[in-house]
Amino acid sequence: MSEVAGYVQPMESTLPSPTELSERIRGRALEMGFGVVGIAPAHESAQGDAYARWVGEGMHGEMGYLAREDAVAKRRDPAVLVPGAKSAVVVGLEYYNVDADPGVTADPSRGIVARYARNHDYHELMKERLIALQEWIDAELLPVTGRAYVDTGAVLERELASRAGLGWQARNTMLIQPRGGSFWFLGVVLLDVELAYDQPFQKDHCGTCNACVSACPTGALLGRDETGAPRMDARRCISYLTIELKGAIPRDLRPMIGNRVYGCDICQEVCPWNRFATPSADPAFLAREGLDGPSLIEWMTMTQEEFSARFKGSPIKRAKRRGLLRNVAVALGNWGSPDAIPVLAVALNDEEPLVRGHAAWALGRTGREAARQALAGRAEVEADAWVREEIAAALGEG
Ligand code: B12
Ligand code: SF4
Ligand code: SF4
Repeated sequence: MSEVAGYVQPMESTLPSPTELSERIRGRALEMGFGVVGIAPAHESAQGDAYARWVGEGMHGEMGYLAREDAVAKRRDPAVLVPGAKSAVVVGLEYYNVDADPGVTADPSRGIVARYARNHDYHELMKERLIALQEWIDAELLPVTGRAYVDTGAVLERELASRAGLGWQARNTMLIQPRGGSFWFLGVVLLDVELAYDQPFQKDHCGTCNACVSACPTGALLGRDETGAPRMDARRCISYLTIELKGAIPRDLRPMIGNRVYGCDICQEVCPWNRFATPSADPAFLAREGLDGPSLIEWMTMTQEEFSARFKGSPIKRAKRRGLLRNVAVALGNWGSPDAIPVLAVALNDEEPLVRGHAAWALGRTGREAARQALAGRAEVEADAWVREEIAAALGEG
């Protein structure tokens, strides 16, 4: 400050301008390996009512954390989640990987794992990078408080991403980038400072296409509502049924799951915008050995120790052994081959009722005498009421 004859001249601010801040944050995020970065004001959601309607209709199924009153309020307004939040830095990280053997989809003896789950858990990897980004902003640019979110926070990530100009919310509900498709993870850092903002993405590039809705095997995609919001009944989505649902998969939906044993990519694979998807250069997202088209018979015999070793650091551990083997049993039932009977007969004696019940269903689908004998034998000793019901149904008595 300079003082001349009693006049105190205010010192020029040394803080970078919002435009400079945004550019430096964008540059740093790109350097850290994120593929795209957009910056949006963290004001109230324009889509809070659509979200509240969705949970009000029960479309979230058993994902109770989505419907809690406080969680809905936080999604409506990021400032409820992070007091003082003014800006959202939204990043995308591409994870697309090509099938080593494209024949797997048509081979019912092998399972399909969703592309995002073929290697490292993206949650940890992205969260670490986003926290490092926030720390860098705080150390290098200006003091900030805020918080990083990847998937699990009470944040409407896709709305923020489209507000930050990254793409549009498509009919399959995914955030699609016009130059990169939809095989991108999203992450958000909410910050308590004003930044310069990108233009929101306005256009809906789905046009008259309906390929995803037609291809969804379970009818989970319901198209757009009268406001233009894409709607999905998560209770029918294979991703929900094979990952989030902890109990039995409804019997009427099992045949529609085919050989998808963990998650589902069908509505993305049929999307013309994924023609532009390029395989991720990040080794963290290359398929681990054995995760690209695993043998269902081999997976059905997996012990707890094998499960823990094989899925260390993988998103698949979320399903736990019993959830994964439930899914594998369903896929074996959909295969319906007599070759599956021996492993299913062993699974009928598994310590987990969830595995026994789905193995019973799968045995019933093979329609063979050996399967009937295994089922009848287990019926004599089975104590769990639900598994007994499944055995009876598989024997045609339920
Ligand atoms: C719950 C959840 C699921 C559920 C429900 C999915 C769904 N479509 O709602 C299940 C388990 C089924 C699921 C599956 C998958 N998921 Co998920 N999931 C989430 C999670 C945690 C919340 C999504 C949510 O709130 N859904 C409720 C609906 C109502 O909200 P929404 O999808 O954001 O929809 C908005 C529109 O309806 C919109 N809207 C309202 N009015 C209007 C009006 C107009 C004109 C428009 C355009 C839009 C609009 O507003 C809503 C709220 O903002 C997000 C992470 C997050 N925190 O956001 C990841 C997330 C959406 N999932 C992701 C992924 C990768 C998947 C799978 C591909 C995994 C897999 N391979 O199995 C599948 C894809 C299935 C699909 N087609 O969606 C990514 C998607 C990335 C992307 N590019 O879009 C996310 C963002 C996680 C991440 N951080 O990367 N998921
Ligand atoms: S992920 Fe699969 S089941 Fe879910 S909406 Fe898309 S196509 Fe349908
Ligand atoms: S398949 Fe067609 S309708 Fe579905 S998301 Fe892609 S462009 Fe949109």
